[in-house]
Amino acid sequence: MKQPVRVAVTGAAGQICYSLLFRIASGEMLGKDQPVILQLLEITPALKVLEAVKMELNDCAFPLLHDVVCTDDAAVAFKDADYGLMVGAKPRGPGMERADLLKDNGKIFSTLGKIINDVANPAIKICVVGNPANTNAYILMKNAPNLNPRNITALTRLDHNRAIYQLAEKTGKAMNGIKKMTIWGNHSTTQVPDIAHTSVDGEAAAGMVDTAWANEAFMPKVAKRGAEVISARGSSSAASAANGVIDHMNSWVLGTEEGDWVSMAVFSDGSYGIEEGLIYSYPVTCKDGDWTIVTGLENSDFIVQKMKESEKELQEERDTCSDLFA
Ligand code: NAX
Repeated sequence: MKQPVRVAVTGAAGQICYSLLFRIASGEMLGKDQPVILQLLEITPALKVLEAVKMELNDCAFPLLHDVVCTDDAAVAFKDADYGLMVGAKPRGPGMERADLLKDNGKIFSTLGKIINDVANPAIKICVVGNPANTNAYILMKNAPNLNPRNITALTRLDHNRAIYQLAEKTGKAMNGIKKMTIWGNHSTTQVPDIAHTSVDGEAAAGMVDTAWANEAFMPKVAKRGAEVISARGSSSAASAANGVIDHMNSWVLGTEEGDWVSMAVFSDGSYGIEEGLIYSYPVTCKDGDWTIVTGLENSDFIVQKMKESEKELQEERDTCSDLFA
């Protein structure tokens, strides 16, 4: 049996984590042969609820779950952590401007970045979920100079999975035949869901659906799916977001399938003309615990323009929070 790894999770008493933690403990994220220690962080008022989550985790008697630590001290939660799942964030309150949300949540991520920098395993792999996810990841990265920026990522896998479902529904084909879906850009409504390189049962998706559907129906449907779930459910996507985190980490750590890729918001190396250093969603393949951006894809003028719009939004978000990093 392998040695247990330490998985730190923030916002652990919240909605997403109520689905996420049980799946990590059952081995769905890191493999059925990988024992885990969960190190769970919450704000002080949520510790009682967090204790209840711990009781339920223990009551599942998961063979891979070696320990559960509950704390309101980030230095305890991230001590020697091998993985960091950054779910905790403040929701947007009534009358709150997007810039205020950016600043409030940015502060959480600058503080956590400094602590992680000091106490975590320096090779910690991080997935930021709390919104605005890409910019929070950027702020964390800027406050954690000891970490390799390639190890700080943000979640766009839920958007990727939403896109697969929309294409499956449109073509009447099974989801497992859909390969090479792409989400470019920010995890926001400027994201660019792109089927130009996607295949369905080995056939080019672009030949199966018309461009007007792809650009005018599919793209906004995927980009606004989060809002659609909120209006139906009264709260934001939780189980599907947790599933996205499981998929994101599983692909990163255990690799992507031959002949396929996934979408991850990662440290831009300037590929596709995107500013270097932004946390931007790209198609990536993963092997041996590392990701590689898929290069050489030909993009239409329409997609390039949309990619640039999403890049501009990320630059603006970063500039709004520039006081949170040197
Ligand atoms: P909840 O409000 O249910 O849970 C968030 C939890 O974080 C709360 O329990 C809160 O006490 C805790 N928290 C707040 N500040 C904290 C801090 N400084 N340290 C530790 N914990 C802290 O929200 P939930 O539905 O779980 O969503 C969490 C975040 O995910 C939100 O920011 C949400 O916008 C974001 N999402 C991101 C998605 C993505 O694809 N990237 C999709 C789903 C979701 O919208």
